[in-house]
Amino acid sequence: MGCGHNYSNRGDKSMALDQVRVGMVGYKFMGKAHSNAYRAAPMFFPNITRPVMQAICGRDPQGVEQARGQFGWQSVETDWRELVKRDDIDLVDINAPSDAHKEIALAAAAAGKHLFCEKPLALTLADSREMLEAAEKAGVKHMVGFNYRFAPAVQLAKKLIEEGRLGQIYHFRAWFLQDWIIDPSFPLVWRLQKEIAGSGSHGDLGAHLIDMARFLVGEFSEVIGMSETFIKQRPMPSAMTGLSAKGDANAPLGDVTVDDATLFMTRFANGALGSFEATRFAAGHRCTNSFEINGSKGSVKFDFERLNELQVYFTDDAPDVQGFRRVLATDAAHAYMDAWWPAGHTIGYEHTFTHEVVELMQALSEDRQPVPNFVDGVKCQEVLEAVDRSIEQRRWVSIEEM
Ligand code: SOE
Repeated sequence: MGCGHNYSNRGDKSMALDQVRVGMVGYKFMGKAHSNAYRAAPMFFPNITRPVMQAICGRDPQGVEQARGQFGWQSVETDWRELVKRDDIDLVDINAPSDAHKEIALAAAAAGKHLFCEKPLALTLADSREMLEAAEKAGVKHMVGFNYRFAPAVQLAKKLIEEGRLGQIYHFRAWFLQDWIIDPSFPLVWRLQKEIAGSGSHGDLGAHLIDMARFLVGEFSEVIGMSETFIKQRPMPSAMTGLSAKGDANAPLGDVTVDDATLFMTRFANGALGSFEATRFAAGHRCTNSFEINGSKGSVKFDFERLNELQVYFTDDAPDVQGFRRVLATDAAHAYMDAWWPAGHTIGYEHTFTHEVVELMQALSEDRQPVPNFVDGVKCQEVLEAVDRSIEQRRWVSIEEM
C-alpha cells in the first residue's frame, strides 16, 4: 500500500502500530479542531497509537506557516498534490472546503494514504460514491468527521437503545439551529455558494442530524422535505472568510445559491418516524444541535449546548417519581470519561474531535475500518439528495431510488 507505518514488524499486521504520520489539508476552523485533537489524544489516551503532526497544508504560505507554528505541526506544504506524494505521511486529513474533498481524497487514496475527511463527504452523492470506491480499491482506511457521535452523552443514548432500555423506538426528532447569517449584510462566504459547499444548512447542519439518526435509530426508508433561501443576494466577500465574517454594505451583490433552512420528515426502515430541521435563521440559537427519541419504555433528550447531559425518562419508574432525570455523563462509567477528569468535571466541543481521533487511531492500529467511515458518508449523502429530490419534485422519495 506504500505507506510508511511504523509497525515494529512490518510484515505482521497483528503487531501494534506505534505511530501514524498525519498530513492535514486545511487550517481554519476544522483544522484547528483536528490539530487540537491530535495533540490531546495521546496525552489523555496514552495507550493509543500516536498521531504525528507531520505536515499541514494550505494555499496561503503566510497563513499556513502561522498555523503550523500555532498548532504545532512539523512542516508545511502549500500544494496538497505535494503533500499526498510524501512518503513520510500515512494519513491524509481533509478539512478544506467541501469542493476540494473529492480530488484530494482520490489522489491520496491512489498514493496509498489512509483518509480522514470532514463532512459532508462530497458535493454530490455521485462524488461521495466515487470517493468510497477509490478508498476501497486502494485498500486504505477511511473516516468521515461526524464528531457529535463522540459526545459521551450521545454514546449513552446509543447504549440505552442497544440494550433495549427505551424499548421499541417510535420517534426521532432533531433540530440544528444557528443564526450566524441572519443579518442580510453578512457576506456571500463559501458556505453560501453551491459550487463550493454543495448545499447550505442541509449539508452543513442537516448532515449531522442524519448521521445521528442513522447512528441511533437506523437506516432511512423514505423522505419528504421543504427548504427556503430567505436572503437571495448578499455582498461579495473581500476574502475567503468564515463564520465570523463582517459584511461590507457597499460591496457588489452576488446570488446565494444554497438553502438557508431545510426541514424534512422520514420513515425509518424499522418503522420509527423522524422529523428534522436545519436552519441558519433561528435568531438567538448559536449552535443548538438537539434530538429527542421516544420509545415504548422511555425517552432521551440531548442538547449540544449542554453536551455533558442526557435527559432520560423510563416508563417503569415508580409513579411518584416519574419524570425526566438529568444524567451527567461525566463518570468513568461513561464512554471515554475515565481518560479525563474526576466525575462531575465537564468536557466540551473539542473533546468530541479528540474522541474521534482516538477511534481513528484505534482502528488503524487494529487494521480495521474506523466508524463512521465513507460508507456512512455515502449513506448520509443519499438522504441529503433524496430530500433535495423530494423538494424539487414535491413528493415522497424512497432512499432505494437513489
Ligand atoms: C457551521 O455551521 C458549523 O461549524 C458546521 O460546519 C459544523 O459542522 C457544525 O458542527 C457546527 O456548525
